[in-house]
Amino acid sequence: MSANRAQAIDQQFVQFVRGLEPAAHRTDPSAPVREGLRLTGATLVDLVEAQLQCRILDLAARELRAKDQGYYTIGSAGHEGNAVVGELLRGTDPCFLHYRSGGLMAQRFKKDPTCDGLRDTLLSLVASSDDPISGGRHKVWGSAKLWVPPQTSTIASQLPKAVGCAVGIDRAKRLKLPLPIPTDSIACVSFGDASLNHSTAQGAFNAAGWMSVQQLPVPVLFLCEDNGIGISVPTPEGWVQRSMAGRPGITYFTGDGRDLPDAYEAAAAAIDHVRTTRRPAFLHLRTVRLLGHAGSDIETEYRSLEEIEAVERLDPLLESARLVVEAGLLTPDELLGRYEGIRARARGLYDEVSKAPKLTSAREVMASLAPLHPDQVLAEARRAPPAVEGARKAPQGRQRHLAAMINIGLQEALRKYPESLLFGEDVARKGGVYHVTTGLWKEFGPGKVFNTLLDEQAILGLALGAAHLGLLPIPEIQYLAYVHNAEDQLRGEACSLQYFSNDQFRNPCVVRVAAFAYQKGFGGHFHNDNSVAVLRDIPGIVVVTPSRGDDAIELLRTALALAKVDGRVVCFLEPIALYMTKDLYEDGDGLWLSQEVPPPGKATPWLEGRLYHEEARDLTIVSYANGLWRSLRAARRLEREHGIKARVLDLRWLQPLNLDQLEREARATGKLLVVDECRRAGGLGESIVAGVNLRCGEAVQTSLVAGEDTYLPLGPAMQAVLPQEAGILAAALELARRSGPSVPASPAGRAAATLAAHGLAGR
Ligand SMILES: Cc1ncc(C[n+]2csc(CCOP(=O)(O)OP(=O)(O)O)c2C)c(N)n1
Ligand SMILES: [Mg+2]
Repeated sequence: MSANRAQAIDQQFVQFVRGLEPAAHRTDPSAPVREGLRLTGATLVDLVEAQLQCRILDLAARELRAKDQGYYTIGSAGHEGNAVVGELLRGTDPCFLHYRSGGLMAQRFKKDPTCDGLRDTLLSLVASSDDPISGGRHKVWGSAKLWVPPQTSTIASQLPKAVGCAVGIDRAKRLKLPLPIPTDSIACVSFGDASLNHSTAQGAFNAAGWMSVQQLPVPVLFLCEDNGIGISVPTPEGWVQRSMAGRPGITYFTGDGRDLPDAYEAAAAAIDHVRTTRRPAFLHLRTVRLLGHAGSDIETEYRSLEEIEAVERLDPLLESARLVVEAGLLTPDELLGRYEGIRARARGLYDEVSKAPKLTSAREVMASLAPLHPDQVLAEARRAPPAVEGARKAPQGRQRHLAAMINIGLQEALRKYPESLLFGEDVARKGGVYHVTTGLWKEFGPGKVFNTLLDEQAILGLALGAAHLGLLPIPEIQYLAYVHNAEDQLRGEACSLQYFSNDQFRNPCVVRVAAFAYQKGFGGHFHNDNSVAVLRDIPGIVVVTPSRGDDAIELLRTALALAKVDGRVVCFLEPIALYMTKDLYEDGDGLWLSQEVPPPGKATPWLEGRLYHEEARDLTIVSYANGLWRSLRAARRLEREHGIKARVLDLRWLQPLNLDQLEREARATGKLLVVDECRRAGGLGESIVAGVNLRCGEAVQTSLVAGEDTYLPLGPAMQAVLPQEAGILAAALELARRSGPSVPASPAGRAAATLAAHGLAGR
């Protein structure tokens, strides 16, 4: 047996075609290939050509790999029948494709004469920056012109956003918003039989069905390419059909991916169903997998040679060849001529694509990750919403807490951006578990403000998919602890889209999360999560948190502007325990209420924190959210009881960190106390202390008060593991009294400080 199965299936195909008898007569290519079918001879030949190109690209991927010029060998061999879906969908139907949809892409590329599917794919295989879709960042199926956003390798994670995109099409129509694609478009998402089992996929089917049974339009085509195996694990016989044929709200279709006319009929019926009824369909395309899972997969480790050869005999290209030759559409020579012609063209391009430019610097790699135009963002944030007659106006002169101010900020957002959508569990009639969205459903209607099912992956998927279409989603996640249920939708999907598409696709959104700890009377860990580590290390994400009402409105304006101008994904963390807080220093002082709604034109500039007590010179305290509120109280006691004056910086931006401002404020006093209500491990505190130490060295002394590395307990015990006013005060005192250079040191000053630290000063 040849260890090189690529060579084996290549030779098998060539020999098979050579052995075919040419048909006695030519057939009319405009006639259906079989009685009663829609597929014509001409389209069949066109589809076979796409299959051949797809196969040649798989062989090319391995040839390039062998020369160490290509870097990706997961192919589509055996799945080429999916070309029928490429034919039957329009080039404007958004497609979210998995790695084996090469036949579909080969056919779809033909819908735009300016695309060259063969060359573009080769450029992607060699990771050239000329690759039109990813700019050299990954081998992906994608095309900006053809509405195919690139997908990650995480199986099934594209399904929730495909559902979101489908929902977005009809939602935009309902709200009479312009769409970049025709209003009867449908979304398509492909995946394998093993991926069907992933909870992310199951969640997407469930979400689509849940909406569909409520008569909400969800025009999505789920395309399951079933080759019966996931890497080495076989899918139980009949599993896909049995698990999907009776799903509520989703209609099941099936076709033989090895038989183009049969696959074509099934795909046509499924696509017609979705387009006309605006309801989801599941197209089960039965395929085989040739060439193992990837070039690196040694299939003989889990399949016998006989099994491998038996599957190879089912190569769909053999079936297609037999069809076109027996039908008198092509002679064996003509078919082989086309196959060898594509191969020759591909090989002729190897040299050119291998020499095509690659990404060489970190700057180039990151160019599309997180576009940023701070001036334009600020201008957009300052832009006033249009005046609307009869709109609910927020009376000035009334004192409001944070929750009420966020409500006003959201009302403004929904008015300013007609394309905005606000949704999540309980946000509509109930107004959210903390009443932050009260009244918005009534004011803006259920088209714009709506409840979702209880599934955080589906909520974020809705946001991402709708955002692909130019909508501006403002999803809500009920608690920070439940972001974890769905974080891959932010990490793997949302924040990677601009990166992997060379900023040709964007999914801007502002994700509101009720966050952090310190809630009295309600709690325990699951409603008081105090870790943002999982968010902060997501490349390109922006994380902001207001501690007070007026800041919330100004930050929200900027967050939305970041999404609009630069396509950014922003997490807007709302400190639950401060939602209703009125007072700062004493009961009844009302100092944590906002006196007025910031007038339009006021917005927080990119990364700017808020500084309190600018005149103070003894110490700098930096914090955010609940820690900020406690730090301000501690600062007052420091001054009143000890005569120590601390300036206090509210970070407001948790990712990225504004190290310039941190350095400035730290140097201003030479002493920096970081109060981080998040857990020490992976918390902000460590990043800030390290960042300031690296920048300032001995010129700044640092100290850190942070949450303990534990889950939070229920009841008052929670306070024992979170930073408290007394602890902040003690740490501030210790730092203020710590000897050593509190002012940037000259070498002489540094020596004096060392003496002082050892109790030797003045000797
Ligand atoms: C979430 C996730 N887990 C594991 C993997 C590794 N992985 C890649 S493909 C694959 C099997 C997928 O099988 P199937 O869905 O049947 O698609 P096929 O490769 O057979 O076309 C696995 C486990 C992954 N990419 N993503
Ligand atoms: Mg499979």
